[in-house]
Amino acid sequence: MSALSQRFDPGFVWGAATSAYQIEGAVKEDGRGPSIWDTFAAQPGRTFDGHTGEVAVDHYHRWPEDVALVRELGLDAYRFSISWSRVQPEGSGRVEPRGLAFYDRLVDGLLEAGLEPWPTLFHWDLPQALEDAGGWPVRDTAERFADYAQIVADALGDRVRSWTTTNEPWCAAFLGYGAGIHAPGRTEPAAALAASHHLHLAHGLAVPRLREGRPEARVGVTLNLYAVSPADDTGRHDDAARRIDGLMNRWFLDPVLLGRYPQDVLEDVAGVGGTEAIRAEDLAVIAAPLDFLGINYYSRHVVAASPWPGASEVDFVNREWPKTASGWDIDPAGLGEVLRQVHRDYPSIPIYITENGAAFDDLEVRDGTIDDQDRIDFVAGHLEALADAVDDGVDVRGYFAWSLLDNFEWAEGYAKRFGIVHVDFDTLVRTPKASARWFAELARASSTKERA
Ligand code: IFM
Repeated sequence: MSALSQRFDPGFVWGAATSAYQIEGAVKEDGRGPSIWDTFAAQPGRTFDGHTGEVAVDHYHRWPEDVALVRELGLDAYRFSISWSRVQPEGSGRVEPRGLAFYDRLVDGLLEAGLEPWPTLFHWDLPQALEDAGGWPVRDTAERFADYAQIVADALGDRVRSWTTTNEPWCAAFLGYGAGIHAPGRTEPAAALAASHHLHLAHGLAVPRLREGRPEARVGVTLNLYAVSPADDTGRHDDAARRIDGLMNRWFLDPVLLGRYPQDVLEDVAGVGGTEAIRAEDLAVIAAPLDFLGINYYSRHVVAASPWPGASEVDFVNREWPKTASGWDIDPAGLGEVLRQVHRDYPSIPIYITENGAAFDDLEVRDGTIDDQDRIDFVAGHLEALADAVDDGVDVRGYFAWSLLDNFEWAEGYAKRFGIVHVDFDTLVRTPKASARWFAELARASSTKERA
């Protein structure tokens, strides 16, 4: 522990992250409108055992307790997302003051606790009314997002400094509109590609709205990036790796940071449709200069050229490798690779790890805590890889544990626990796990900052 803590600058930001639909509950309170996740989770067979975010972990009512928890852990920052349907129940037009007031209180509470608020404007819970009008495959949704960003910035921008526009647009577009395993559950590849472009555009349109009149604002976007490797070094699978790196990483990094789509990926997807949504003039908007890139890192994909003619061109290889409860390979070296790749290809952008963590089948609370040594090992391994990358010159400025609390893990419902704080889903009692104590001690030891 102490050796690890010595590897981070005192100014390194230590935080924990959550998102609105995963923790808030109170889906019908204070005028909140329905989001696509309310609709999706209510459909039979969409989520594990029919779980929904209706109550989640009741953060909407218990937020003071949750803020106190982050404060007790002595972290610097708290990353959360704002529910668009609380702020604009119909996704456009009318603003619901009670929804905005909730985030207003939360921001004040965080600042009073000496914590920096890091809001994300979109973490997948699109207002249902906008989906009814076509959703992310429709250009107008991006315009509506910019208006919503303006509303939130006007309400909170006097106190919030660090903004994230969208979280993991790959998931929102490709899992939501392509694979259909996330809301809104559509399986239309062309719509998924159009959605990805409009998510980029939404981000780009929102950036000036967040900055306008707020010179101190720092604006970024959060992407989920993967290490991608070919199944062996024969060269036979290199093109499969190029394709997957292209679609999962570069399709999202290049427009935002370089102002262009990767040509090889445009060629790969040429027959799919959806790219007609891209207008040449959009790219300058999408590439609005940013203050930071948020990276969410969880795992590596090992890929192979498919042996089946006519089938999908890429196979995802299941390695014999230690895995989390989500079945994802535990691969901290991959984080180092992702960081070096970003540093090499987009050199000037400061990076924050806005999510990293793991689900494990945590034991029950015993003697007031939970011994989640597997999670401690996971986080420690990833932080070592991060520190190695920093030693090599990569500009990483902070790390947010995913997640502060056990919560609604989307299609997996409450079956996967990512929290450093355990939540009893019946009583909603919060209990910091051993990993929370360990993480707090690491943050404390590596930082000389004064605490509020
Ligand atoms: O729970 C999610 C989060 O909402 C987005 N990033 C990945 C996490 C774990 O799956």
